[in-house]
Amino acid sequence: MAIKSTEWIWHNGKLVPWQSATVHVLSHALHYGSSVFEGLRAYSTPTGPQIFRLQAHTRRLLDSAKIHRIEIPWAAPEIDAACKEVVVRNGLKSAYIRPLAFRGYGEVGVVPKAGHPVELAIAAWEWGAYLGPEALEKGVDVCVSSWQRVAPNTIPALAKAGGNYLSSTLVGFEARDRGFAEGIALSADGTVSEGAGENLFLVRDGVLITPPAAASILQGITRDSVMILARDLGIEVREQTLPREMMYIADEIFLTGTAAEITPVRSVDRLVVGSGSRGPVTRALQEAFFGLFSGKTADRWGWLEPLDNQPTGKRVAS
Ligand code: PPE
Repeated sequence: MAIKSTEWIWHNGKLVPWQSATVHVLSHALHYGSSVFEGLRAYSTPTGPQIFRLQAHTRRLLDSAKIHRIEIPWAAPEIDAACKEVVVRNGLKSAYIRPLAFRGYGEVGVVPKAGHPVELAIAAWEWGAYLGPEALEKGVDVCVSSWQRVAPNTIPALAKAGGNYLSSTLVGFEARDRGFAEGIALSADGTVSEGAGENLFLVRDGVLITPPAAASILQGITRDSVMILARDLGIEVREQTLPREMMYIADEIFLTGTAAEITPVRSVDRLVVGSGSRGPVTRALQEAFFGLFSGKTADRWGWLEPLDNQPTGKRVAS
C-alpha cells in the first residue's frame, strides 16, 4: 500500500519535513531488526479527531523496548504528546500513527554497548481498510500458512519488534501467492496463533474464543478492546488454545488489529466459515467498535483521547 505522505514527521524530539526523516545505513536496527514500533489510529468523531487507546499503545511500545533492552530516551507522556502533535500539525482528521524506536548509528556488532544511540520517530498518514475496502463487510479468504510463529524461547512474540515481522512477511507472501487475502500462522505446537498482522477470534455456539498470550501472539489492543466490548454485550469470552480444525467448524471467524480493525473471515483453506457471510456476533462487535467513533457507543473506558496536545498521564487499565 502506497503511503499518503504528510508534511511532518516527529524525529528525535522535533518535527522535520517528511523527506528529511532519514537514518544512516549503518543503523543497528537495519542490520539486526532492533526496532520496536506501534500502530495506532486516530478516528474522526463528532467531537473532533480522537486517538484510540493512546496510553495502551505507548505502554506496549515501552514494554517492547524493555523486553529488548532498548532504552527510549522519552517517557510515556512525551510520546503521547508527540503522537498527538504529528496528527495536529499534519492537519489530519483521521490517521494511522506509527511510532518507531530503534537502535541507531553507533558501532557495528550484534550486541550494542551501553549508550548506543536510540532514535524515536513518529509519523502519521491516512490509511484506509487494511485488507481492502470490501473486507469489513464481505470478509476475506484466508489460509493456514506453512510458516509457523516464533516458538517461545526464540524471539519474544509479545514484543512488537521489527525483527518479528520477517515471520509475518513470509506468512503474508505465501498467502497472497496462493490467492488468499491473509495467512494464519500456527504456533510451534500446532495450535492456532494469529494472522500475519492480526489477532484471530472465532465464534462457536455463541461463545467468543481467542488464543491466549502464550500462543505466540502479539497481545493486540484491538483484541483487548473486542473482549471488553463482547463481555459488555453479554457475550461469553474465552482465551483458549485452539486446534487448527476449530477454524473449519467455527460459526464465525474474524481478525482484529489496528490496521485491520474487525475483519470477518469467510473461508479458511477454502472451507466456508459458517454461512459464508458476516455473522451476527461479528456484526454486533463491529457495530459496538465503530460506534465508539460515531458516538453510538459510549466510551465508558476512556479509550478516546482528544488532540488537545496536553499529556494527560492518564493510564487506562487494559
Ligand atoms: N498481531 C500482529 C502480528 C500484529 O502485527 C498486529 C498489529 C496485531 C496482532 C493486532 O494488534 P493491535 O493493532 O494492537 O490490535 N499489526 C499492525 C501492523 C500492520 C502493518 O502491516 O504494519 C497494525 O494493525 O497496526
